[in-house]
Amino acid sequence: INQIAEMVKERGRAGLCREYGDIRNRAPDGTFSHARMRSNVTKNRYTDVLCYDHSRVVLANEGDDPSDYINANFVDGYKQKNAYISTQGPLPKTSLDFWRMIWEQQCLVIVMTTRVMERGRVKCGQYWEPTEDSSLEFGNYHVRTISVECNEDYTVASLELRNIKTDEIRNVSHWQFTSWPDYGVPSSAMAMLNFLQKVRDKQAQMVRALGDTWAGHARGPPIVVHCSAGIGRTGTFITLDICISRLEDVGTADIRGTVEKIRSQRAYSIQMPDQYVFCHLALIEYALSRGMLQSVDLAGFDDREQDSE
Ligand code: PTR
Ligand code: PTR
Ligand code: PTR
Repeated sequence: INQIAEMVKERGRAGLCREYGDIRNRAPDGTFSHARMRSNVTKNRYTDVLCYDHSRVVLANEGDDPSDYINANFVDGYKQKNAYISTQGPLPKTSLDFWRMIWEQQCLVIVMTTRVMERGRVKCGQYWEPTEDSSLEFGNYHVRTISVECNEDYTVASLELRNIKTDEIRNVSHWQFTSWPDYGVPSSAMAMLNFLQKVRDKQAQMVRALGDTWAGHARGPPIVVHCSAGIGRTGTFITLDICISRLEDVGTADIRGTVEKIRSQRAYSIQMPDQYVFCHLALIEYALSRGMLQSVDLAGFDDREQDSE
């Protein structure tokens, strides 16, 4: 982590942005055939944010809906295969598919890093009720909001997901980070890092509560992470989660490698140079707060000029 701090200091914002440019310039390494199929194109929120075939979440065929497509990819975590599902903010016509996915993958925790409306535009469908004791129904799924707890930077809702066909009920915990602008970065890394820690604790607690269900899979089902497109803020959140896990485990971090790995499973992850820079600064802030770093002097970070070009 000391090396990361040195590297960040040395390259400055401009150097990190250039590094991000290198990552971004690489062509996607995979196909998008399912995302492009005629019956599926309208299920993509953005025509330019498609999902890879090789890592996509395949829905089970259900009743009269023969389609298995949702714009969602499995992403590996730190020493954990399929730790996350990165996905777009559900559309009205894909909300049912979203809940099918949650049910089939037995997910317990949903992380939402966008607001439903931003700058007067709809960024994500209202696929759950934001008020207590109300519910929505999508096909065979009934989604009831049991309780809602609002905090300054995030809101937590306890949901009950009922499969109407089988009458089975499961708890799902919904975590919405509310102070993250699209195409931007949170104003406070600490708020984001606290949020991230609480999400992890929640997942661990819910997995424990299920006892034997996840025996042998200590960390349980994938955590579903979405924003609007499911690449910018979602990619940033996952990058930080992976880097912090590694930092805690072995004391090192590899932000670039992590972003490249995530991008190999969810194309275009991390959308803005600033988000790439934010990952570095947030990780340093985390290390400082944990006493893993003594102090870092970032004077001149923002105005260090491009040196080599
Ligand atoms: N089934 C619970 C009840 O009967 O009150 C409701 C519930 C729903 C509880 C979700 C917990 C839930 O998840 P979380 O652990 O996030 O609160
Ligand atoms: N060596 C891994 C670790 O302890 O981190 C072993 C491991 C990997 C344990 C993944 C659990 C894991 O979770 P899952 O099987 O649910 O992916
Ligand atoms: N074509 C869209 C646009 O730029 O408007 C794609 C897009 C939208 C990309 C949002 C990223 C976005 O941010 P996020 O992934 O954080 O929701």
